[in-house]
Amino acid sequence: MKGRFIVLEGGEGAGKSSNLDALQRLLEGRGLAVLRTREPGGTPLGEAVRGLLLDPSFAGMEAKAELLLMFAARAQHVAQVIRPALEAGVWVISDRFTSSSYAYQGGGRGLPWEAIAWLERFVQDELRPDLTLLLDTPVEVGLARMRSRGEPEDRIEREGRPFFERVRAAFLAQAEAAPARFAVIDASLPLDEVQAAMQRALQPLLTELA
Ligand code: Z5A
Repeated sequence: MKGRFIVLEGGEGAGKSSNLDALQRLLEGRGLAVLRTREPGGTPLGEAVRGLLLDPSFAGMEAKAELLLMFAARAQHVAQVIRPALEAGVWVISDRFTSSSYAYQGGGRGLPWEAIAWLERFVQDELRPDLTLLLDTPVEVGLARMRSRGEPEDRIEREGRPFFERVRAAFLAQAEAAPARFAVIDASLPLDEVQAAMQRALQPLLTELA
C-alpha cells in the first residue's frame, strides 16, 4: 500500500515546528513508517536553495525568481524524496509544501494563481497532499511568538504585517476551496489542544488503515 502525504502549513509562528514531533509520534504509534521533511529544503540541493531564499542579503530578489527557486527545490524534493517514499509505503510529513507558494508568492507577492498552478502541474504531475493541516493564528499572535524567540529574522520574515495578512487570507482561501483536503486548526489555542485537533483531523486517514 502506498504511503500518505501529510503537510503542515501556517503563517509565521503558527507552531509547525512545535507540532511536528507530536504528529510523527502519533503516526509511528500506529506502526507506520514515517519520513519527516521540509520545504524549501528536504534534499542537499533544496537546502542550498533554501539558504539563498532566506538570506537577507538578497533583499532585492524578484518575486518571480523567488517562486521559481521554490519550485526548483520542490522538483528535486518530489523526485528524490517524496515520491520514492510514498511508493515504498512510507507516510511523508512535510513542514510546508505548495500551499505555501500559493500563500506567500500568490497572496503575499501578488503573483498570478495560474502561473503557480502551471508550475504545480509541471513539477508534481498528479502528486498532491492527502491532507494539509493548516495551523491558523491571527497574524499578530504569530508575529509576537516569533519576536519572543529572539532569533534574527530571515529575508521573508522581514516583510510587514499587511504581507502576512495576505498570506493568511490566501491559506484560508485554499482551505475553503478544498475542504476535503484541508483541516483548519486554531493554532492560537494551547499546544495540547492544537495537537488534539490535529489528531481528530487525521482520524479519517487512520481509519482507512483498520
Ligand atoms: N515559503 C514560501 O514563501 N513559499 C513556499 O513555497 C515555501 C516556503 C515552501 C521558510 O519556512 C520560509 O519559506 C517561510 C515561508 C517561505 N517564510 N517565512 N517567513 P519555515 O517554515 O522554515 O519558516 P517559518 O514559517 O518562519 O517557521 P518557523 O520559524 O519554524 O515557525 P513555526 O514552525 O510555525 O513556529 P514554531 O517555531 O513552532 O513556534 C514559534 C514560537 O511559538 C515558539 O517559541 C513556540 O514555542 C511558540 N508556540 C508555538 N505554538 C504555540 C502555542 N500553541 N501556544 C503558545 N506558544 C506556541
